Parts: sequence; C-alpha cells; structure tokens
Amino acid sequence: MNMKNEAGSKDVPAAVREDSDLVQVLDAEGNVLPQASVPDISDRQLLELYETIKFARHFDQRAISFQRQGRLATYAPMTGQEGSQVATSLALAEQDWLFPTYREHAAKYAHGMDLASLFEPLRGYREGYAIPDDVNVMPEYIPIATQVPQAMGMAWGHKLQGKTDTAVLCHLGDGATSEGDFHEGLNFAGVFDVPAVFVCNNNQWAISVPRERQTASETIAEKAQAYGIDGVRVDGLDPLAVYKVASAALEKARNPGPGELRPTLIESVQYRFGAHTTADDPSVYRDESEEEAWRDRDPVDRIETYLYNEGILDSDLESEIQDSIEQEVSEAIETAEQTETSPDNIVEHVYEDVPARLEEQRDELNRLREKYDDGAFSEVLE
Ligand SMILES: Cc1ncc(C[n+]2csc(CCOP(=O)(O)OP(=O)(O)O)c2C)c(N)n1
Repeated sequence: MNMKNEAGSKDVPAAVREDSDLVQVLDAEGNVLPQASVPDISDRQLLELYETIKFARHFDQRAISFQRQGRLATYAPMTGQEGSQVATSLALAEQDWLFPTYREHAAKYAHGMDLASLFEPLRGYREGYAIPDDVNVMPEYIPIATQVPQAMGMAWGHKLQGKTDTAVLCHLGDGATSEGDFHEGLNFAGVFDVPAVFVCNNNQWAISVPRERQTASETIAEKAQAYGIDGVRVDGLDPLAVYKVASAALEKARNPGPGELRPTLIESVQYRFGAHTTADDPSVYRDESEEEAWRDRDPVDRIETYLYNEGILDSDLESEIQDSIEQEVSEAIETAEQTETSPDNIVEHVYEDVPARLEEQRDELNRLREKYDDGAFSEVLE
C-alpha cells in the first residue's frame, strides 16, 4: 500500500514530505498518483463521499457563524479534517460503532446521525448526548483519550459475545496520545485482540502544543509497534487514501488473516486549518504560512478535482449538491432551536441510575435557577 510522495518540494508540509510510508492515492491537486490504486467503490459511493465532505465544510462555516450569533455554545471546528472524518465513517458497516471526539461532527453524520441532533449537544441539551436508538454512535468525548479504553472495552465485549462481525472505530487527537488512557487502551486491544480501529487525527496541534512537543517518536503510527499491533500512516487530506486504509483496517478487525491481529492504529496526517475552538485564537501560537502550505492540499478541492477528471461531477451537479446542503443545514438548526428541554435533564443519560452526588449538583443548580432566574444563565451565551 505504500507509495512515494512528492519528496523535496518546498511547498509540501514537512509532516507529509518526510515519510515515504505515507499512504496516498491523490496528489495535492487531486490527480491519481502514478503507482496508486484507487479504492474499489462505485460512482454512487464516490459521490456520497464528496457530498458528505462538502456538507461538512458548509456545516462548519454555519456552526461558527451560529456560535458568533449566540445560537450555539463553544464549537470545535473541523475545516481541513473533513476528508478523514467522512472517509473513515463511510468505511464503517451499519452495525459498527463509532467513538467520536468533540470535533467529529461530520463523522457522526456520515455514520447516520440525524443532522438536527448534531446541533442539540452544541446548544447544551443533555438529550443530545444520549446514544441514539437507531445509530451506533457514542456521545462525543470531552476528556482527552477517555474513549480509547472504552472503545477497546466495547470491542472486547463484542468479541466475548462472538459478535466479531461488528468493529469499533475510535477517533482521537495527537494530544490524546500523551494520555495514559491511550496507552492502556491500545495495550489491552493488542493483548485481547479486539476488533477495534483507532484513528489518530494528527492535526499537528493540541490547542497550542505542536506535535513535536507531544512525543519524541518520529511518527504516531509507530507507537503501534509497542503494543504488537499494526500502525499505518495515511495522508488525512486525501479522502480516497483514508477510505482505502480505514476499509482495510475494519475488514481486518472483523476477519483477520492467518497470524494477523485485529486492531490497527491509523495515524491520519492532517491539519486543523481553523481555531481549536471558537474560544481560541491560533495566531497567538502559530505562523500563518504553515496553514497556507497545508491549504494547498485541501481535501475538498482534491476530491472535487478527482471527480471532475473522472466525469462523475460537473458544474450543474456541483451547484445542485451545494444548494441542497445549504437548505438542509438551515432547516436543521431551525429544528434544533425548537427543541424544548429543561436543565433538570442535565444528569440524564450519564448513568443508568443517577448517583447521589449528581442529584446534589442538579438540586444546587435548581436552587441557583430559583434565586437568579433562568435568564441569568442564558446571558452567558449572548
Ligand atoms: C483529560 C483532559 N486533559 C485536558 C483537557 C483540556 N484539553 C481540551 S482539548 C485539548 C487538546 C487536545 O488535542 P488533541 O488530542 O490533539 O485533539 P484536537 O483538539 O487537536 O482535535 C486539551 C488538552 C481535556 N479536555 N481533557
């Protein structure tokens, strides 16, 4: 699966340039690389990949704007990361489980989550954090790396129950690899040979801490060696390469070949184009030229060029897709804004039986609501 990339070009970001083991299908413009093999998927699936990536880009722009208008709470943007999020999710089978971080809005949508319900947790509704009845998506995780042992645990549970046709896909950031949970989860995953795929979205920054300060290892994928499992490094801004790598890893998780272990650690090399969250200002800690070099490898442009080259997309279809995405996102925020909820529900869906300490916190909140009125709390958003 390995192939050389354009080593030596001064405009190629170092993280992409230095590693000849990086899996790529498309060059920076979206042309198929000479020795690359394109994943075996239909034109309809390619269009779905494209539409969902375009949806993610638009959703992100609208969500940032809604946050600025006080209609959403703090939001973690995903521009630059859409190709990897969407391609990993579209590689999942319906019965597979997704363990997302707080940045995986498009991954959740691609695995089947209803669009309006993506906005609900961002509006502070605890109901929005419940596990949906019909889609295998866990609530997004705010504590870094906490989902890694949990994903491993669910995959182990499936294996014990003989359900090895079900894989678990767990997203994490490069910062998460510095947490103990990451190492414990991967160690167990290898020892118990669980059907899980861990995708590290290496977007080069953990808020203001650069990737070089996160680990002295040359790559994140090589950490897999310590746990005896496979590690793969893929160009995360190349949706076709990510789809190929994720599909192969998920297939191996369900049906390992002789001598193969089920789990894989995928390092998806990408870049966070925007701020860490709407409460962050990246100009304080990084240089704009760094972002520009990565922008030349934009996943939206690359998949678009590929589809135009293949004759699968033309300008009429492109504007039709864009119009329907814009309408869908506007309608979803309106639906989310009409959802009625109560702060009383804040402790719901966390434990099966609400523990006494959470009940105490809810009672305290209700005392404050009575004393200051609900308006005092909503002003925080305004
Ligand atoms: C256990 C824990 N420690 C610290 C934080 C504060 N925190 C929030 S986001 C973040 C950086 C995470 O970076 P990374 O894992 O690379 O993911 P990214 O946000 O870049 O997608 C930190 C340290 C947290 N949420 N949880």
